[in-house]
Amino acid sequence: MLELYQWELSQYSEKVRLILDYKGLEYRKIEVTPGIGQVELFRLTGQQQVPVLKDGSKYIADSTAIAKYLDVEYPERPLIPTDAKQRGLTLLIEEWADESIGTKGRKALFSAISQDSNLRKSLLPTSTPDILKNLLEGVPSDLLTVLGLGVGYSPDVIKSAIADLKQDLEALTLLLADSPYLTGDEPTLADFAVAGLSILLKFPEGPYLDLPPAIRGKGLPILAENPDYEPFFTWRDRLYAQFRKPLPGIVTPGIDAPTSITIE
Ligand SMILES: N[C@@H](CCC(=O)N[C@@H](CS)C(=O)NCC(=O)O)C(=O)O
Repeated sequence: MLELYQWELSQYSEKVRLILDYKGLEYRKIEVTPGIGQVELFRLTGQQQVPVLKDGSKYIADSTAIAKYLDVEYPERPLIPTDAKQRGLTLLIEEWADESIGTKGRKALFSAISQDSNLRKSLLPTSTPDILKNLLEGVPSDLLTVLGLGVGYSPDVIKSAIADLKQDLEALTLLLADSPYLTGDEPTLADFAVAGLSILLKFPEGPYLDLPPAIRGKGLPILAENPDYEPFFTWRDRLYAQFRKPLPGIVTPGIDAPTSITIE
């Protein structure tokens, strides 16, 4: 069976999970422990980021490389159209989504969690021991701001990320105004990239991620609750309902959800 080395909260992992579900491929999730687990990942793949897909004895790192690998090895339900214009648009949107929504979404979420200790605690996977949750909840906002500054997330950086994300959501809403998917009548890699990378702006409504049910459908109020972007999130809900498999334990007739284990 395919194995996905991942983080439940990772947007790039979510992009791959959407693609695997769309293609109807069974897979096992392997939750990589930040730090120690990444050392093991480095040993296996020569790099330390998630997602990594394991197919037999092959390891494929990077969500874009994984998407392209899957399209070659499992060509049913193709992700990249053959028509030149649609192919070009798909590749362009995918690359843009990785760079814009992916990286800026993280910065914007950082601003939200540094201001809200409950959100900080509730973002941890449900399997996180209470002792760790309580520890994280107790980290003062000031310290997080300092940590944020340490990795380049100054208030100005966050402000400009949010302004860019607003423009991104406006553009996506316009693109979806008269077509069901971003590049036309069929879903492509562009749709799965945008949908997966946008989870930190607003968590999916349904039971798709191993996160406390209370935060489903919640996100950065300035984006998630803005009526101008509602058509975008409605489109994403529809894409999830059509293609994303719910978590195990959630009974949906005819759908098998992936199994999951953790590596340390
Ligand atoms: N270009 C990579 C980006 C992956 C990425 O940024 N992964 C993050 C999690 S969302 C990560 O592993 N961060 C840990 C690190 O950089 O050490 C892809 O498309 O897969």
